[in-house]
Amino acid sequence: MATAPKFYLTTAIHYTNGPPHIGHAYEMVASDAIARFKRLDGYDVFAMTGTDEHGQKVQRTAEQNGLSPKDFVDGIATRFHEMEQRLGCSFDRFIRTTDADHLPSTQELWRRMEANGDIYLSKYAGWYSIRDEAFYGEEETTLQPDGTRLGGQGTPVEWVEEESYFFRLKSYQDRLLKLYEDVPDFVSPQTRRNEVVSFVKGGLEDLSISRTTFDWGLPVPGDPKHVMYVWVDALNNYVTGTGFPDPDSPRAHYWPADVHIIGKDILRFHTVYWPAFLMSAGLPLPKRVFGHGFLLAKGGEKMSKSLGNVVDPFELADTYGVDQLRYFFLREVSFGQDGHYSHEAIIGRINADLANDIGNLAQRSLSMIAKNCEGRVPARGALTESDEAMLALADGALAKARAAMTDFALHVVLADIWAVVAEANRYFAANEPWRLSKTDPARRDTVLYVTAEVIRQVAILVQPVMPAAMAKLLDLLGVPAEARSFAALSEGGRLASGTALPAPSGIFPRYVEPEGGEAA
Ligand code: ME8
Repeated sequence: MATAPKFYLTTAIHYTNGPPHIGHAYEMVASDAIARFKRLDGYDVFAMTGTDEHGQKVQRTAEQNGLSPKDFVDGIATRFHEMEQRLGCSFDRFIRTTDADHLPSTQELWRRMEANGDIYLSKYAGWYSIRDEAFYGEEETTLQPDGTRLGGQGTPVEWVEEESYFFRLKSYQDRLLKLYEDVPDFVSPQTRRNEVVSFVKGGLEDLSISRTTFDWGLPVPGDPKHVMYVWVDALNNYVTGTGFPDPDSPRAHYWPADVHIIGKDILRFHTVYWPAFLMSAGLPLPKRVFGHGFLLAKGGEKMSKSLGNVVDPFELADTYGVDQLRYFFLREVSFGQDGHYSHEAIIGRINADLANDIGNLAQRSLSMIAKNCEGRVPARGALTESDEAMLALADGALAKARAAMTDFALHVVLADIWAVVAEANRYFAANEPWRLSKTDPARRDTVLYVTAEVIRQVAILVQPVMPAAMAKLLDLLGVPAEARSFAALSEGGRLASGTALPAPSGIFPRYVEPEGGEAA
């Protein structure tokens, strides 16, 4: 038996300096949908998310909360893990940078970079943003009227002066530029690639990769008064997840990652520092880094823990439903670009795309089947041209979805599938099966069969985005669990006439405002 191709996907690991917000939820859901798509498409998938728990930002927030860093991060990491589960995600590992296997893995990465001659001891004097956990050159900072300074992303910087280990990043400039040229989609989407290329062309400085003025981090091998710079520690989670440095780990074959899904604000770390560290350590490079956009609150404001305008993902899931929220994130926002969230936009999608387009079609056709076909998948008579065209459209949906997924264009995948749903609605309306009961029941059954078969394929394809609702729909269509992968799409898996079906019930109720106004 041929072995399935592997697919290793990661999300960014989330800082544990505050509770999860909608931006984290968005990244997790999008990543989960990609992982589910690949699993259904026959890949051997390993998908990982988790938490980034070390560093000065987390240590300071813990102190402000009167807790030890470990006690503090334990509470927040639990909340992230709960969010992953609440949002119906299917990650294979939730990694924490305080996990026991992460220290030996990261120390080994360090040793290999050191053995390659890329690490030296010196003194760092410069600007540091604790909020970004990033060093900034003076020219990247701006002096404020009150005498303070802001770094590249508009966050406050402080002057840091201490002994530090450095990584010879400067000497990787040419190799990095060659990488962006040889692997044009290493940085995706294209607009982000241009940003990175011009940053690297502008010249690189060696990077400070250890700190001595606090201790909440991984100790540098052989010099434990230094802790590793939190980004060395954090980035290496991706390698730790594959069992590094044990070549016999059951997960060793997953490295290199097929894609790191991250937000656009942390592109530099993933597409400049990370490949340079890996080249230095002699490890293969991830195949792609995809920088998604930001989900912005109504009015365009950025959401962040530090700004305090967090929209709680648990509340959103309670208000709208998990699958509805997942669908909204992935349909409304072009993956890769920024998108906006509002109560009106969410209920618009729920009522139009879900309740009307797919919900009504399923409800109407399945109720007619229950009533007229003894609750069994109807018999299929000779097919007309319009039946053939309808089935051909559904049969062609997988190829389109796969093509869109080469760029992780989840919004295109959904738009294409909804075009099939729209066509199915036209087909159903044009064929008026409700009028055929008296005149031509055999023809009625064929129309109902074709409609149900199209819904089957739509449901299979939409599982990555709305796993629970589509499982319910596939139950209503009598599709057995083992016939729900993409291999069952198209002709091979056609509904079997005569299969007994359960009593139909609604999948997507309309969203009705609760008494007293908006719920969210
Ligand atoms: O950056 N919309 O952690 P983090 C969409 N620990 N995505 C958003 C967002 C928003 N409003 N706000 C944040 C870190 N994100 C590091 C990562 S990886 C080795 C270390 C995204 O908790 C953000 O871009 O600040 C990032 O990809 C992820 O959420 C975690 O952000």
